[in-house]
Formats: sequence, C-alpha cells, structure tokens
Amino acid sequence: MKKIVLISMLVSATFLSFGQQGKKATQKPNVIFIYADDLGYGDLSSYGATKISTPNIDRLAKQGIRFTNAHCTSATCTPSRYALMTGEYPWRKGAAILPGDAALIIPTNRITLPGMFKNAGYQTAIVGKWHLGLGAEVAKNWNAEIRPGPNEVGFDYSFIFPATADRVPTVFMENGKVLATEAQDPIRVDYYKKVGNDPTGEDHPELLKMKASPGQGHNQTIVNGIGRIGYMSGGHKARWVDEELSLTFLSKAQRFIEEHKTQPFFLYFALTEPHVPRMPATMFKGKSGLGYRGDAILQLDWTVGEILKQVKLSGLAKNTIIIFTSDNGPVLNDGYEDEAVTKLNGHTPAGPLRGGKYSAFEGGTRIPFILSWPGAVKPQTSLALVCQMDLLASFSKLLHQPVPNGEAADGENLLNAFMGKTQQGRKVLVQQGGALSVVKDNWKYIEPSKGAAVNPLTQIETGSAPGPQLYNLKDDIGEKNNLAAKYPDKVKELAALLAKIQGG
Ligand code: NG6
Ligand code: CA
Repeated sequence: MKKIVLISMLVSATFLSFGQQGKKATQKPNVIFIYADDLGYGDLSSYGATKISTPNIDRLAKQGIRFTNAHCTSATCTPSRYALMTGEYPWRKGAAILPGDAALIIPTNRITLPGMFKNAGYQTAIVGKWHLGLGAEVAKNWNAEIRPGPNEVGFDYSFIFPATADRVPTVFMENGKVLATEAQDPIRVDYYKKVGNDPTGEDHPELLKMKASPGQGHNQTIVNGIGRIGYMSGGHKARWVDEELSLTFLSKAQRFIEEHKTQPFFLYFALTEPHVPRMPATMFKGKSGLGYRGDAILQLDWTVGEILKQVKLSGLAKNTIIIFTSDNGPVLNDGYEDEAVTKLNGHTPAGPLRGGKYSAFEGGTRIPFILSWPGAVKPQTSLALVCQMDLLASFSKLLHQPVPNGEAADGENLLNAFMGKTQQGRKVLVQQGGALSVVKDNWKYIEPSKGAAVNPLTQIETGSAPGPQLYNLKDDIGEKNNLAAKYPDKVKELAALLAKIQGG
C-alpha cells in the first residue's frame, strides 16, 4: 500500500515539475488519443511485423511505452468504443455493432472520458469515426441538426462520420450537422428497405470499383463505386470520397492542435484504417505490395507521422501525451474482394496470437498500445495488463478529477502502469469476443458458447466451443493447449469469478 502511495506521488510530482519547466507554470499535458480501426497486434513493425514497415508509429513506440498486454474490451468496434468513453464493460448494456442510423447509446448524464477532460478545463474534440449512435431515435432528419451526439457527451468540437466507412450515410458531420446538405436533395437513410433511385451493388455490380465478397452484405447503395451496408438517397454533394477520408480527418486534427496550442486539449482522433472498405489515397495505392489493406496501414502510419510533426510545429512535443491503439483485432476478408487475402505475402496481422476481430482468442482484443509523453515518461516495454476502459479512471487521477460514485465503475486507476512507473496492471480483465473470457494471473478462461468454431465469412477462429477452455498465456500466448480437463479447479474458480463480475 505504502509503495503505491509513493509511486502515485512520484507521478504527480513529475507532472508538476514538468509543468514548472514548461512555458506555462501549471500547464497540464495535452492528450491525443489515436484510434486505429481493426489494426492487429502484428500489424506494426514495432510489434514484430516484417512484411510491412511503420516507421512513424515505431518512432512513437521508441520514445514512449510499448505495451504488450494491452486490450480493448471487445473484439468489435462499438463495444470497445463504448467502454473507452464510459469506463464500463459494454456487455452490461448489450452494446453491439451499430447500424449507421442508430440512436446515441452513451448516456448524456454520466461521466465520460471527454467529459472528464472538460471538467478539468480541457478543450475537447473528436475527429474521425464515431459509431456510437446519433440522436434520440433511429428515425431522424439528416438535413437538420442531430442531437444528442458527441457534443452532448463531452466533446466541445466534433468532426465525424456517423458509423463505419462501409455503412451509410457516407457523410461528414461537424458539430451535429451534415456538411454540404442541399434542401432540394434531402438525405434519407434506411437499413431495411431501399429508398430513392441510387443503384445498389446487388443490382448493378458493373458499377463497382471494388467487388463485395459474396454473402457478406456490402451490396446496397453504391457510393463512390463501393457498395455499402444500408440504403441512402439524396445528399449527393455531401457524400465523401473514400480516398480523401483520412486526409480530411488529418487536416481537421492538425487545425485543432494548432488552434488550441495555448490551452490544454484532449483530441480523440479516430481513424478508419485498415477497416473496410480499404480505399487509400492514390499516393498509397500499391505501395505496400500487400494490397489495399497494407496500403491503408501505410497511410495510417503516415498520418500518425503528420500528427507528430504538427505537435512539434505547434511547440507541444514535450508536454503532449500521445496514445496510439486499435479498437479490435485484425480481419482480412471483411466484406470486399480487396486482395487482403491473396496478397498477404506471409504477413501475420495478429502476430503470435490466435483469432482476430470477432474472436474470443487473444487476437480479438490484445492490440498495439503505445503511450508517449516525452516530458515525463521513460521509453520502455511494459508487460502490464491494461485496458482502454481504464483510461478514464487513470486520467481522472492524473488530473485530480472526481468520478461520481457508481460511474465508470469497471475501469481501474492504472495511472502508474500507464506512466511506466510499474509493470503491475490489472489483476483481472474480462474480454469479449462472441463469448466472454476472464484473465487472471495469466490464466485465461473462455466460457462455453454456441456457434461455429470458425466464422465462415471471415475465416477467423471465433473461440467458441461447447466446453470450457483454459489457457496459460504465460507459456502459451497462442492459446494452443486447452488445459480445462487438466485443471478443473481453476476452471471452476475462473467461471465463478466471471459470473461474479457479470453480476455487477
Ligand atoms: C460487420 C460487417 C463488417 C464490418 C463490421 C463492423 C457484415 C457481414 N460484416 O457486421 O464488414 O462492417 O460489422 O466493424 O455485415 S467494426 O470494426 O466497426 O466493429
Ligand atoms: Ca473496428
């Protein structure tokens, strides 16, 4: 106990003394949280990739802490983002991948990660993918202001797209309003029936510049030569061009950084790479030799490099915390025939891990996680078990912000682990693939669950099995040897622990 108090005093002292040396006596650190979409544990050269090189992200890893046992809560996007925002396990609320017209699922009356920064006097912004719903209802007028959304859960500024790059509406929104709407061409969105006369991928495959994979959807309204999930009509001037997505987000993020350089800010920069549809800017097409998935990773890496440059240019390099991570594990064929499988060339997106996106195996939720704070954090590799859901409680501690009782209750204050002061992270973590797992002392228990062992669409091992699974991650990071039959007491103990956490 004494040791923990001492360590936390050290972290506060670092923060204060750094502030005193900086331009402003008590300047709090800026925080930029960069979220990749579907980037795997093995997709970066700093995490062992040899067929692709990510020099900018590697530079960040070299100057900061490279976590090797960091997790998102879930093997899909919406649940992981829900947990990041709320500090709460998403399965408590049944959060699942949302359609593009969903209503907001984050409560507006509770503490959130951006709301906590705001309370601490930060300017807060989201730039990029949202995917947590918009407005109070599914039915909404896309041509009018839509609230509640990111601005109602703690962001002073928002520049987003609503859901995923493969879902309609394919539009940008700034502070609750779709950009470039026209009264005479109103936007309509429907996920059940076709609206308007725009061609669909199903009826007009000859209009596609990238084919949809059979049986995976992505064959509804065509936008920019790509079939999407969902139907959309109108808003023809408002529709994005996929090749410009990242550049657009980058320019908004750069501008936010430069315009807020004199006050502390929190920037949540949520990129779409390498999520489908992978349609990188022309300058990256063909560059990786691994197809558009690899090219999208190069584009992601370049974008991170541009952010690092901007931070430096704005004079903020020393006192800015940059976190780089991903919302779930990797997938190759996730809906389009984009050569991710045929041009893989021996690349291993999940590194040594089993499974990937959608999976209860480690490939689902163990992701790259890098934290850099040149003014205060020493470069190192950390083995601490940490989760993105813990950032709310941990930054609350750093900024001395109270968290209301009973809120953000699944997150833990791991400030000392995030600052590299200790390798001790969580003792216990629940991970969500299809099935839930619980990890404790390097033992991982996966609950029995129904469903195919291999997802027939993505070819990813789901981790589902009718019986219990028990792995010792210390000796078996690839989850090859199910030890459930050998250690029935361990299975019992962990099953009871999982049930207890599920019970609240
Ligand atoms: C799935 C989509 C997949 C992707 C995913 C969301 C099908 C068959 N697959 O339902 O293409 O869009 O949702 O990805 O529709 S996530 O990273 O946002 O969770
Ligand atoms: Ca994702």
